[in-house]
Amino acid sequence: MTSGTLITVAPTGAESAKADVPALPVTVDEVVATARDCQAVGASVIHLHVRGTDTRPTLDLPRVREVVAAVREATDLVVQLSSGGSVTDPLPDRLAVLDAAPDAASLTLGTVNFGRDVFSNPWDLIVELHTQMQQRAIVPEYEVFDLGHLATLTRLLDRHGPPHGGHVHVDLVMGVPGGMPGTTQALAACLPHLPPGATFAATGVGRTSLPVMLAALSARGHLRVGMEDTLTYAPGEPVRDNAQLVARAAGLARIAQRPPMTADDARVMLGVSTDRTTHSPVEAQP
Ligand code: KMH
Ligand code: ZN
Repeated sequence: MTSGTLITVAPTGAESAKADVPALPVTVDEVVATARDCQAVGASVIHLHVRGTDTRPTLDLPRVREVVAAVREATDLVVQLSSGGSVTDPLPDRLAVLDAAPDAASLTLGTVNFGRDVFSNPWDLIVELHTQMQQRAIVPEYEVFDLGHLATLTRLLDRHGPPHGGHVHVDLVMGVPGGMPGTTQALAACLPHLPPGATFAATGVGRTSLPVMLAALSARGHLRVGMEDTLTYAPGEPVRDNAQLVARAAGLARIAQRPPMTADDARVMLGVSTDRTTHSPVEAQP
């Protein structure tokens, strides 16, 4: 097992408008250029929310497939699609992104307030995502917004078995208004509740980005950064682009003497299949 740091870039998200954040990558070309730039400075996984030609979030399958194919063509990154979508997306549409046959997909382990909205993740959706990913050879990244979500993860694995690839990887998403705070104490509180053998990454939203990154590195965790989560590089200084955030994470990982993993190392750690032909949507149907 490599001792490096897995860095995921979450370049776009579903909650910021292009009009408000002009540097947000939304077109296929912008996403591809971002993916290339971020791989060059240390990212090994890309967490993708897709935007339509109108720049708004979409789960339209042809568009999702187009973006997945374009990123695969241009980079070696592990392509992780969001199954979380936006707070307004219907649950069946979120499940249907698996038809785009990504390497990996996010899977949030419980409902959480999301600012003034509700990010809905009922148990039946969790089970459906988990079992469909097992059947389709898609590796889940279990997203945890609160400590109780880790109890749900244990229950899920006990009742429905391990994920495809056999390895459990968790992303602690911290600092969302409504979820756990982005603090060293909250991160440390989660660690004893990780399943045996699991790896974890952490993401600090907004101004919690840096403290969470430093806490995660100190606990031998991995990192997720990007404009989905952070739009300000320093007080009063907007993020220039996603590569700026990945480069900072990579620099801190090197200081921690756990340099960024390659995409190949990330595939091995996560249990992602290296044979992409096994991911064809036709073969993947249960
Ligand atoms: N857009 C958030 C409501 C995920 O990608 O799986 C949910 C989210 C989680 O971003
Ligand atoms: Zn997301």
